[in-house]
Amino acid sequence: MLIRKSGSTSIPSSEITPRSVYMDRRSFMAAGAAGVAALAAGRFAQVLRPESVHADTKLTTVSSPFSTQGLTPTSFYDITHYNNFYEFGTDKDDPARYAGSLRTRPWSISVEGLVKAKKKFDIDTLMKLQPLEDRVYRFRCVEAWSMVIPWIGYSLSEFIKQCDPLPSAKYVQFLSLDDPSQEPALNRVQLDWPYSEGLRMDEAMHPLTLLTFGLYGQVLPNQDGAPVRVVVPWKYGFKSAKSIVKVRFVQKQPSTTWNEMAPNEYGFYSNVNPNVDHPRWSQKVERVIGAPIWKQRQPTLMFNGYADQVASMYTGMDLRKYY
Ligand SMILES: Nc1nc2c(c(=O)[nH]1)N[C@H]1C(S)=C(S)[C@@H](COP(=O)(O)O)O[C@H]1N2
Ligand SMILES: [Mo]
Repeated sequence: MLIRKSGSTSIPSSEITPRSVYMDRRSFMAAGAAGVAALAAGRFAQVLRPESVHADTKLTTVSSPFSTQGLTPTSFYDITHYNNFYEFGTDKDDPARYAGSLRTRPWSISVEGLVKAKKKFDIDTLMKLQPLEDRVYRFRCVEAWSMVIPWIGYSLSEFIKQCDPLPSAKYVQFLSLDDPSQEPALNRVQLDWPYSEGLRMDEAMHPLTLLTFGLYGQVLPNQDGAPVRVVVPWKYGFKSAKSIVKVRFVQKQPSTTWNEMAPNEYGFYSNVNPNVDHPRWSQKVERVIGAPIWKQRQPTLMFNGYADQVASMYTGMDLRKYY
């Protein structure tokens, strides 16, 4: 029998050095044997503890004209067990293991900066501001893996209108919760907390930019950024800040966590672009999480497949310079 070698079906791990390698592993090593033992004990305790997925959290939704047609969603299991949420650790399964300590009620988003008046929105009020839509989007991480996620939310623009930003507001910044009592890795992972992201105003107002409260028919599992996050489907995943507590309208491009950490690797725009490689790996191809083996590698699409809707926002811009 002829066995065909399928050497090209997965991206070798040597090709991509996860950010966790330089963020976190080093400090585990420095902690020495005691640290490793404590970590192992923590892991064991977590196995015995239930995960942060609740049963009574169904959401009523309407279908959306902005949903991407013809895609098969990634499994709920993969969406909730292969995460980046460094407040809970840098391994992909850390958020599923540890995000149970995140308290999502009471919760509010405070709005400040260039607005008519400062405001505070309670999460339950926020969720009723607009009908919640089902929106299936492609999701592409800068680490060259991708998923298809059936999100629930409404256009961020609807929220921004309620914030009454001044005409001088050119950018909007999103800040995530930073509470070490709920997010154990804050003290361990060397990033400039709180997690901060930002968009230019026209990007934030684009109807595809989603203020997100749920996925797969229910509220966001903690590990996916409960109780509220942003999703920007044509940008790399790190632009989509989780567990947002503050929104700030500003005149100048705000500083953002990954851009501060490594500006040559993570630009402010971070539009998905197969023609502009990350300095340490190609962005031409992506690994599709949970796909059957013959579909695990697929070409990455310009603007993650949303070029028809968003490319006009960047006409005349050099996308190699503004990566
Ligand atoms: N607060 C916060 N938001 C975050 C991150 C994070 O570490 N902290 N990681 C980002 C990255 S790199 C990605 S790929 C997505 C992952 O979202 P998911 O786990 O729901 O797929 O969240 C983004 N938002
Ligand atoms: Mo990411």
